[in-house]
Amino acid sequence: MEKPEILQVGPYPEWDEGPLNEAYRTHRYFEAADKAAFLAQVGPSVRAIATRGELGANRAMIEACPKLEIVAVYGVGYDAVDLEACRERGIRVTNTPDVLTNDVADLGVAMMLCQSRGMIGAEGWVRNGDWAAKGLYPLKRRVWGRRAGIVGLGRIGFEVAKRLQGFGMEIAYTDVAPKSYAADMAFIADPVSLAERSDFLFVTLAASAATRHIIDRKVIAALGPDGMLINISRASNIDEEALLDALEARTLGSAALDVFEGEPKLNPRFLALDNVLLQPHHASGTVETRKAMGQLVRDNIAAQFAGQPLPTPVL
Ligand code: 8YV
Repeated sequence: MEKPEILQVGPYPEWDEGPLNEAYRTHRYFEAADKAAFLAQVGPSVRAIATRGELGANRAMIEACPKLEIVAVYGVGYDAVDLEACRERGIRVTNTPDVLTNDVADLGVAMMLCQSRGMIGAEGWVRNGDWAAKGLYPLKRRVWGRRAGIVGLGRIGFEVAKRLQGFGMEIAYTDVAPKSYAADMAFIADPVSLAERSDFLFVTLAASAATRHIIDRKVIAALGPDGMLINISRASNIDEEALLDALEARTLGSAALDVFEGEPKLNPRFLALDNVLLQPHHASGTVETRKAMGQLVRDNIAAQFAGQPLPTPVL
C-alpha cells in the first residue's frame, strides 16, 4: 500500500524524522528553494500538514492541498494556522497542549530570575576578569516577596503562578473572566491596572487576532521604570515598537523575551539594549518535552488516517 503523503513545514529532531518518514512519504517544504512551485508540485497528493507552532499553515498552503485532511501542529499555539481556511473545508487541526506546560513555565520563571539578578552580566563579570579588576558586581533587584502579574491564567499561566507562590510573591492576574481554580490570586480585569500593581508582568495567553497588542503602550507605561515584562507566549501579544521605545527611554525597566516579531530575525534595536534578555523561542525546548510533542503530532495524524478520535483536536 502506498504511504500517505505529508507536507512537512519545518524540521524535527531525528527521533521524530525517523518514524515520520517510516510511516509516510514526507515532502520537506522548508528545504524547497521555490516554495510556490514546490506546493504546486506536491500539494495535490498531500493529506496531512505537519507543522510547528511558529510556522503554522497559511491559506495558500492549505488551498494548494485539495486532499488535505489534517494540520498537526507541533506546539500548543496554533495562531499561525489559518483556522478559517480549515473550517471552510472541514480540515481537522491538532496541537500539543499539556506536555509542554511545565517547561514553558520553568523558562519564564528562569528568565525572570536571570534578568532580575543580572546573571548574564554577572557571568561576563567573572569571565572577562572584571571581578578581579573592579571588585564586586553591581547590585541587582530582589525577586522573592515582590508583586507578579499574569496576563492569561490558562495552563501555562497557572503553572507560572504556582512557581511564583514558592517565591512568596503576591500574585494577580487578568483573563477574560476570573478562574475558579485561582481563588488565592487577585483577578484584575484591566491589564493597565494589573501592570500598575506589578513588578513582574508575565504574558502567557494564547495569541489570536483579539489579543494582538494587548500589551500596548499604556500597559508598558503602567509597568514603569522598575518593572519587568516577560513574554513566553507570542510576539503579537505585545506592541513591539512601544516596547522598544520604552526600553530605550528606560520608562520600562527591563524585559525578558522568548518570542519576536519576524523571528528568527529580530528588530536590531533589541541588540543594542542592555536591559533586555533575549531567548531563541525555546521555552518548550527540552528533550523530554519535544519527544512528547513529536509523539502527539504522529498520534494525531495516525488517528486521522485510521478514522479514530483525535487525541488533541483544536478543530
Ligand atoms: C514551538 C510553541 O512550537 O508551543 C508553542 O506554541 O511556540 C513552541 O513550542 C516550538 O518552538 C516548536 O516549533
